Amino acid sequence: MFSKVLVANRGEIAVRIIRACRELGIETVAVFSEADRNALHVRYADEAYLIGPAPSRDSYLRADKIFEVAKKSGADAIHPGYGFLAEREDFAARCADEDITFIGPKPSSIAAMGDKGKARATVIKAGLPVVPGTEAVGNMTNEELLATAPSIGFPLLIKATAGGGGKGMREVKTLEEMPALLSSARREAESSFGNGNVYLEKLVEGARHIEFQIMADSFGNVIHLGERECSIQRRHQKLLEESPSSFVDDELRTKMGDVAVKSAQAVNYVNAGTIEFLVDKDKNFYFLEMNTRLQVEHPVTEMVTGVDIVAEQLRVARGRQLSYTQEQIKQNGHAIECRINAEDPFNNFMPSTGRITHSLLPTGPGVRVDTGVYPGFEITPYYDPMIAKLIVWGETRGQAILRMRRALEEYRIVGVRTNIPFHQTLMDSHRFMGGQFDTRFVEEKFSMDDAIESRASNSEIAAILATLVAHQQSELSAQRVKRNERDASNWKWVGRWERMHR
Ligand code: MV4
Repeated sequence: MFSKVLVANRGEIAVRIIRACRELGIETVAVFSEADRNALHVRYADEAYLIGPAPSRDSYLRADKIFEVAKKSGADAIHPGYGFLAEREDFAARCADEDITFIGPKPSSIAAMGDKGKARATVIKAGLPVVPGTEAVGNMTNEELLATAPSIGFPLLIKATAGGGGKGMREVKTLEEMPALLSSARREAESSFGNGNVYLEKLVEGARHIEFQIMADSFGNVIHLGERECSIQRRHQKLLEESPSSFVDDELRTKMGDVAVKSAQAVNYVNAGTIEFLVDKDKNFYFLEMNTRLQVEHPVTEMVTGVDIVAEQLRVARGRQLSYTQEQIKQNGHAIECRINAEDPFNNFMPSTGRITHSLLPTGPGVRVDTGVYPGFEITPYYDPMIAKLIVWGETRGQAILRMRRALEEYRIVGVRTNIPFHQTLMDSHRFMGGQFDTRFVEEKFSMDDAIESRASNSEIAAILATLVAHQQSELSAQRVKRNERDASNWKWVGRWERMHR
């Protein structure tokens, strides 16, 4: 049992965690850097302590400072949020040593999933599907990798075992070019993670990135809260997430959910976690990796399931059982999250810094904004450029898109450039409306230039979407088609509209 939580993070996620604690009557302790003296998480917490200069390595990554504050304030638990210390096995282990509850999984689960080679081996041993590739654990030599490559087949990917975010990843088309690519992948992995280990996977082409939220308690109960579609990303940075995925039907959801739960069980998982999958166009799916933390995009799952994931994290960390069984989890409606970044979409998404002089947040039915900034706050270059998450809920995907368009129009941020125009363009894209996209979409098929013309036909697009919504509703009420087929027919409808207007 604990009564005071130290939030070892900043920005919107620190605020999100403090809010959950408040509702549960748990006291909160914030830590902050010199750049964050006026930050929202500092104002919202019951107590706040300065832990060092602006750079993360001198503040939010200083485990020693954080334990010092925990002692001083009498905090009996630490929530790490995402990033920073969230997936550091040694940090979670030290919490146990200091008799402080780490609100997250066991150090052994973090370690087992943190090494992507070990994670693959564990999941294979549990009889679960992974992308064909190397199965050994530990450092494979170039000779071993070159000998195994032909049996995996080309094209394949070299990936860093310490990896994530595409760092140290290389696409290999032939055996001849492989030695040079192995060297450069190892060099990049060594400089990024201090670990040059790599493994091989067959390249899955045209895949979608779909992940499952799981929750587990310390009594061995593990449930999943359905999927999130995360294919809309640029350079391995997610820009938009939605739930459910229009690509996942009930049958696929049951199968993938079962694999997600079993993957978590394979590492005796407790607390919130995410299983990432690649899903190809024929709906074959493969375990990719597990994130052993609360994720940025958790709100879309909260909006469709009604589960407060952070409250549930606090509950299971306090030694209680999950408040839900798998049967009680139902997906209701559709949620979309746009990550609002301080960056210029018209200038290669360059980070934008400065003081926010004015801002007007969208509100109204079905709209949620999670943010750590406010007018007067200065955006510095020290941290992630994500300044807010705009999340909307609608009864159908079409309604959620309409609502997102409305909310993006209402949103005003003055003082820094943001990627709001990118999201507006995306909402108007026919491919996005039709759910016809994979992980290459933003980089290969999407241009801000298309935007400029299509913004002119604003009212026209609203009209199409409104018709789309009406169409979905009539099918819903008649219960003529299942969810997946309904989305296929939407696409047909948008296609027809496109041909008409060519
Ligand atoms: C892949 C893949 C295709 N085939 N693995 C990129 C980051 C890392 N976490 C995994 N990634 C990928 N692994 C195989 N075998 C394609 C990607 C990938 C990707 C994955 C998820 C989200 C966005 C992506 C963008 C490009 C490539």
